[in-house]
Amino acid sequence: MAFELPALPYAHDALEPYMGRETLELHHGKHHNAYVTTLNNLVEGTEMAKKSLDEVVVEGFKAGNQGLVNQAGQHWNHSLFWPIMKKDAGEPQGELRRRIEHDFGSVDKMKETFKATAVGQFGSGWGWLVLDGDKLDVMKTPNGENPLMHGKTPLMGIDVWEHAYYLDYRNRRPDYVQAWLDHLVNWEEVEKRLR
Ligand code: MN3
Repeated sequence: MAFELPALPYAHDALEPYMGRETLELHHGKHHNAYVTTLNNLVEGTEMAKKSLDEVVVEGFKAGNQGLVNQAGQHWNHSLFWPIMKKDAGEPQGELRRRIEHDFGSVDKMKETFKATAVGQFGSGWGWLVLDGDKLDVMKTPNGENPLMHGKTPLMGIDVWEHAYYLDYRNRRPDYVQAWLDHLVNWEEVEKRLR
């Protein structure tokens, strides 16, 4: 079965003013959709067409297949990105909070490290909160790469390609990352991924 664009789990204006309607319409409807279409064209008639997206991501990376790294990676990354956003969903709670406080010292300290990492990604890419063994950590990846390719489990990730923020924040990536951490993370959904 071909890969499919997942539906956005909220209305296009649900994240305003932190992420505007036009950004979501273009980002989900055009950018993510194009990754899915190109991925399907790439795997058509190959062994990869029968595999799960996780398998295509990891095996494409291991094989040094840059086309699969880009397209399968971006399909995977955006499929994580939409559901882990929700406007003003508070702060991390429960087990997620305990783990953050244990591994970073505090939620603020984690946000600070995450922000510096995401802002520090040179050019297009992603900033991540990951599970590395049994420890939480922060990392960045270029373009369509993701932590699965590096043996880590992504819990949340922010898209820092310019198409993710330019309409709302122009060139101010630090403002976008800060607003995302303070207003757009669906911490309950992130905690689900931890379990
Ligand atoms: Mn994107």
